[in-house]
Amino acid sequence: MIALIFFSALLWDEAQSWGFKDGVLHNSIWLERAAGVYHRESRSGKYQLTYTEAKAVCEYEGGRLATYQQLEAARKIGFHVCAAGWMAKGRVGYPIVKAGANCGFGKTGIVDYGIRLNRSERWDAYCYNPNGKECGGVFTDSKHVFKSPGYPNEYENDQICYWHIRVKYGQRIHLQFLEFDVEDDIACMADFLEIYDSYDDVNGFVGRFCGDELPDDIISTGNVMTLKFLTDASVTAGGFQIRYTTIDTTSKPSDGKNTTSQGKTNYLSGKFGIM
Ligand SMILES: *[C@@H]1O[C@H](CO)[C@@H](O)[C@H](O)[C@H]1NC(C)=O
Ligand SMILES: *[C@@H]1O[C@H](CO)[C@@H](O)[C@H](O)[C@H]1NC(C)=O
Ligand SMILES: [Ca+2]
Repeated sequence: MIALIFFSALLWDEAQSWGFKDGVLHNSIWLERAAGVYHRESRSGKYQLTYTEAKAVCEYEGGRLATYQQLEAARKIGFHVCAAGWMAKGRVGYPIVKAGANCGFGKTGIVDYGIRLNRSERWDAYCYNPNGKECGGVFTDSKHVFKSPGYPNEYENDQICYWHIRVKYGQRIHLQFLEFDVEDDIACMADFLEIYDSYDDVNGFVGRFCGDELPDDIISTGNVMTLKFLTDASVTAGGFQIRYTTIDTTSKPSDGKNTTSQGKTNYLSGKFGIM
């Protein structure tokens, strides 16, 4: 474990900005869960919510707009989002853990736009829901089938789940959707499953899925993957079962064929993950 972390830190110089707790590297996932704070955008996309609407979005999900202090508490344990959102009392800002040129002006902390006089401005929302039903897990086995909470029954409202898969360095993760039924809406804003080709839900976004069509297989570029499942306060559906298996990168999965030629599997291109 120590060797692994040391190795990771060598290769990934930003690792420390995510913080170690009890000897384990933590990132936004676990911490977002722990803090009960989450980011929401409008069903029609980024920066579309007035203050009143932002409040309504959080309340609709059984929560409320996060206070500055709640957002900062979440940030301190790794919650990082590059999008400005309404907080309680008409404040706007966003939490930055990892300094970057493209986000947060190279600083860390809450980027604070202050209390807005004009409540008709449109931003995203930061909600706080201490009663959000958390679920998910960390998987390190070489294969596993995981299911939406309650499966084969319908999943519940107000669910916030993160599954984090980490297999051996040098292996890839092959995701196969066995069953899939998630409340359908055009932009998948009500309930959705998001997949990230990375250790967190900040980098490596692959796609957002809803509806009842089985998504194609997905193969990671590295040895880590994250799945995020959020549900809103009404309408549930059958849920999903997803199997992952590992692929040794020394043996090519399909004679070098890719999505276009094979039509079934999305091979993500990019460099290998670190953890
Ligand atoms: C308030 O913000 C909205 C949206 O940006 C804008 O259309 C409106 O003109 C602003 N009102 C004032 C008084 O500045
Ligand atoms: C995938 O295959 C198609 C057709 O065989 C080819 O044109 C394309 O460049 C390939 N893409 C990658 C990423 O290899
Ligand atoms: Ca729903």
